[in-house]
Amino acid sequence: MSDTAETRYDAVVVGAGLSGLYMLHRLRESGFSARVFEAGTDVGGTWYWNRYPGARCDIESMEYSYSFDEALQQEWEWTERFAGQPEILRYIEHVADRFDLRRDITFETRVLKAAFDEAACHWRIETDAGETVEAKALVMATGCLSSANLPEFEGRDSFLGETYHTGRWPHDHVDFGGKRVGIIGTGSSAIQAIPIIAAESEHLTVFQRTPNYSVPARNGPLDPDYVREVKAEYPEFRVHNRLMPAGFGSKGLGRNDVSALADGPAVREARFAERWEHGGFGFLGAYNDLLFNRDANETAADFVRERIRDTVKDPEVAERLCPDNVIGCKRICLDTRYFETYNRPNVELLAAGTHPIERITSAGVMVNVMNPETGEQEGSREISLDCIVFATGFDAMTGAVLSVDISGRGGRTLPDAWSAGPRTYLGLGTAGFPNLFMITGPGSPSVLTNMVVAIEQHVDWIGDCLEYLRREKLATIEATPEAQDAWVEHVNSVADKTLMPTCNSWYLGRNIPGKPQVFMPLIGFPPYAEKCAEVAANGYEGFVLR
Ligand code: NA7
Repeated sequence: MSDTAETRYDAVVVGAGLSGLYMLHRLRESGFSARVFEAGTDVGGTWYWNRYPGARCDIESMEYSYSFDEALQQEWEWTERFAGQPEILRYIEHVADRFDLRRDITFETRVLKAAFDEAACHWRIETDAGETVEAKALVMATGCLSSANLPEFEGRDSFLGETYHTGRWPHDHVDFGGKRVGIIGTGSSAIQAIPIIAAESEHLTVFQRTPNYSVPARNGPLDPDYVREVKAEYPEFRVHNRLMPAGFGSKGLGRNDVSALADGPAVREARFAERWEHGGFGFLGAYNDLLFNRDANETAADFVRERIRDTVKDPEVAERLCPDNVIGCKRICLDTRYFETYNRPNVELLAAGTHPIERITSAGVMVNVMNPETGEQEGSREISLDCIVFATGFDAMTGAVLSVDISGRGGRTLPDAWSAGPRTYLGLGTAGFPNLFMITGPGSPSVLTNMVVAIEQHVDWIGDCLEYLRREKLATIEATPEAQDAWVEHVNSVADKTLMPTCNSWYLGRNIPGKPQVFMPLIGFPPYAEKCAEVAANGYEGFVLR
């Protein structure tokens, strides 16, 4: 085994998105040697891969950005309330340049394997470029929504036209002009892409399995007065956001701390309407029990269904677009003229209830035609297409971590340790895998939070922890099975108090056939961050330090 400075690091970081980049910066600031491996040709992570038309962040740009450097947050000028993918990618590239991060990042390289060497107390990491390196700590900065889900439709690979996945979009402009396009899926990505593809293409067919709730984003140019106001006290603004349940929105409409059932229909309608007009995620803050009480939830769901019926001219199409599940149980979508798009003459909606996908053919998509009354199949119809866009989401939260062949103590593999679903302590570490850290891992608030807030909190915790190990001359840190069991129990019990586990969401892994069904993110950022700080202050309780 080689022992040169080039192949041995204090830490190896997998991924150069928002989490990997800040991790690298933090490691360097603490005087650690670090190397980052990134599969893409450049930095950006989510914002590198998701270049589909309309890709946009659903957290406001003044909040979806790093807070760790005051000069950075002062100098960067966002242009829109919700930044689009190109602008966010430019921001991330700017950060990489500003802190000279690229020199420690190896691009176009995947980490294939990582094995913990118990005798040497380090990780041995192998890449697809044939390189092997060693590191005391292995940090998975692989993202929660990065392992694209391309479902195994029968005949999928026989299609002779162009195919795209929203999460693996080409770098060159895709020209839909004059083309017949089909899009499969109606999640956040599709809801952003559909209005734009509809306007560009000759014809768009939307294949919908489950209708989704969507609230208008009301995106637009950022108000310079608002920017000045935030920048005048940016650090305080960040502190206030970290104290919000999901790490954002301290200057928004706030949560109205009463039950939806306490108000009469007219008052309730006015409250929902105010938030609908304001745009953004604040809609679900209209009342304090929307995610806890089914009847309360139904009032918000009804309001959105009524807006869909007001917007979509064909009443049958409107009904097909109306979800009947709990609102907010899947991640709510933000849109710009999504429902309006179904009034265009060149857009057709095929819902799984009447037109489920049977298979993909060389020329397009074959759907079964079902009788809406009897549910019996009446025939089949082939939709001829030039392009198919798969907006079918991700193997969320665990897909990317498990795509690396990780083995810990005693050679036990991570897929084996997680065979019944991910098991972590604080979403940061997992028993049997010393010095393995996950940024926004399962069991942490991650995707239920403003991701940049969740990332910074994790990176700082990991950075502090590595400094502590160095100071105390400790070789390893590892979650105890007891602390981990209690934590998994805690994450589930918090979720079970809400309506969130009640539908087929990717939070539960239900979008991936065969994936163990466990509610993966922890609800509630501020108490979580407090708990992490407390664990560290108490000498990393729940972890074994050796
Ligand atoms: P999502 O939200 O997981 O949406 C994926 C969509 O694809 C959703 O409508 C799915 O229907 C549909 N889908 C997935 N598999 C199939 C199959 N096999 N057949 C038909 N339809 C299918 O992914 P997005 O990329 O839109 O968004 C992910 C997150 O990124 C989002 O929450 C934001 O945080 C940003 P289903 O609802 O499962 O019936």
